[in-house]
Amino acid sequence: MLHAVVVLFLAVTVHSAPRCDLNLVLDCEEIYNNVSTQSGVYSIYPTTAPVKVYCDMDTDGGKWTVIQRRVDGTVTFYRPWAQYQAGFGDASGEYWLGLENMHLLTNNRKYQLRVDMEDFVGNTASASYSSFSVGSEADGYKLQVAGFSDGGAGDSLTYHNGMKFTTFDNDQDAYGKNCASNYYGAFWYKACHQANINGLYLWGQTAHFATGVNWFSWKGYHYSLKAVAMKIRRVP
Ligand SMILES: [Ca+2]
Repeated sequence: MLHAVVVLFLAVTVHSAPRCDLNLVLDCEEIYNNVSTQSGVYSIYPTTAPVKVYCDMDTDGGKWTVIQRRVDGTVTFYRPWAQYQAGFGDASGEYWLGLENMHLLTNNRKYQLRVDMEDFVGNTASASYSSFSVGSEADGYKLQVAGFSDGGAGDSLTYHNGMKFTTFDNDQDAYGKNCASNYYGAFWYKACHQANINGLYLWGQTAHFATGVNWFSWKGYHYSLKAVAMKIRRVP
């Protein structure tokens, strides 16, 4: 009975509330405008179900919804398709928002992308893209990215534009073998990558080729970054 009441309440809420209702904020921009201007973990609602995300309210004016983040290697990113689709990790630390959520967010609104990164001696760099979206499941969660501008990291993502997403158990890349299996990650691989930011957390300089948390145009294929984050914000 209680359950039925709760469901009814939710149904009424959903149908009567505008999208900007405090309980149904879509992204960190709506959090910023309606809830808080402090960076931290918040719930957003790509659908009517809450999803926890980290909101970066500090970098370049804030309002960034973080969709991927590595900071310390505590979460393994070598995971199967189902987990990349649904999302995994901890919004207060390392996580992947999930391909379906990325699609839902970027499907109807125009978003820009910023990739922030850091090495193990305190250097930081970024790469920005004026346009970013993720296609539907039926479209293989295809990456659309364009409009690069350099924050010191160089452009390692335009190479991946137009590619579907590949995991070790779902090969949609343009390579004879499976790029995710070869380079221990999951990404919009082509043949195979210039960015492997879901790769193995290998703590800086490494003898291993292209398997680490790589952003080739900044540190090459033998350096695994300390931190990296993909963050999106609506285009004004
Ligand atoms: Ca392949």
